[in-house]
Amino acid sequence: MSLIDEIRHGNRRVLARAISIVEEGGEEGRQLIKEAFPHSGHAFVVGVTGAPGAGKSTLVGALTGHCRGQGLTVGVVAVDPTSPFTGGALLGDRLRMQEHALDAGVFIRSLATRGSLGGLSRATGDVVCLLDVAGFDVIFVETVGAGQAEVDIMRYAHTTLVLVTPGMGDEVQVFKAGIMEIGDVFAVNKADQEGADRLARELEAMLDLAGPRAWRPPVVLTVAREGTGVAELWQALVGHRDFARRSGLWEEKLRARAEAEVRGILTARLLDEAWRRGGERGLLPRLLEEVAGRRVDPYTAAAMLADGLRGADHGGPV
Ligand SMILES: Nc1nc2c(ncn2[C@@H]2O[C@H](COP(=O)(O)OP(=O)(O)O)[C@@H](O)[C@H]2O)c(=O)[nH]1
Ligand SMILES: [Mg+2]
Repeated sequence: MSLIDEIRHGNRRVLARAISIVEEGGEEGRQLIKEAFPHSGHAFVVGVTGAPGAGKSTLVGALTGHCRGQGLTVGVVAVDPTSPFTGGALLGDRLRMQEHALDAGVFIRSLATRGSLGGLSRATGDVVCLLDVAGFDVIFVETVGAGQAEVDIMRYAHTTLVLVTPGMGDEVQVFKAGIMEIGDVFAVNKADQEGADRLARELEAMLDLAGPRAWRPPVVLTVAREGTGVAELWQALVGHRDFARRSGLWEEKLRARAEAEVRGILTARLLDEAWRRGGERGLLPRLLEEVAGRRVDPYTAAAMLADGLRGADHGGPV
């Protein structure tokens, strides 16, 4: 049996190994995804983002418990583009691990920084694909922060949940980072703390201000640590999914994701190829020397390297 067949038959150890392989980002990983891809596309992928410490891990743990109660299996990918582990994330992950460690219907995996952010976003897509093929009904993708890297990673989600909390200046942070635009559902977490109602009202007002549109993101108050509001939140997430499927938004999202994926892979491939060919011919070091000495401008240098892609190695353009 191939690795992908083993994964499809529920072999969790092989799944873990395959994830490590795609994380490496090499040829073996690419082959795995080629084989896996036709079997993917069944899971409901939920992206969870928000500032560090907002309670994402706790909330994902609570949502996982809720889903399990409904007989749904759950995969969790925790993506950390900044540092392998922050104190908060580690604590949250530990608690979550303990709670669900013995449950075969739950699979949790952390992805740490490997190379570029683009590479991390790519690896996230590949890991989501593998979990999908492994048959998990729901896949939560949790990011650590709320910046551009998170916006890229959320492209792999069908539905994006944005967490805000009272009293952290989150309003400013969230509204600035462009995270507002990607939120399909908002959770005001730590609703046991002061200012939650006011924050929820502000958020509602901002969402109304954005004008009428097909989907108006709902705002749900939650206390992740106690499980309060978690059932309502799950209903809101499923509500968005169902709306997307009815309205054609789902297909739109899938196409946007396809474009981002292919574009990302192509960009990396063309760049690698131009760099490799430039290096082979000794052109690259000479050009860099010239640009450093300000005798050639960087645009001309890049154009010359791009011209190199038309070389005869592959009998035509890459
Ligand atoms: N008071 C309160 N604390 C919470 C709530 N949810 C999470 N926390 C706490 O907030 C801290 C950060 O939570 P964590 O889930 O690790 O946040 P993350 O960094 O967004 O993943 C932990 O100490 C949690 O116990 C909540 O609803 N109310
Ligand atoms: Mg966390």
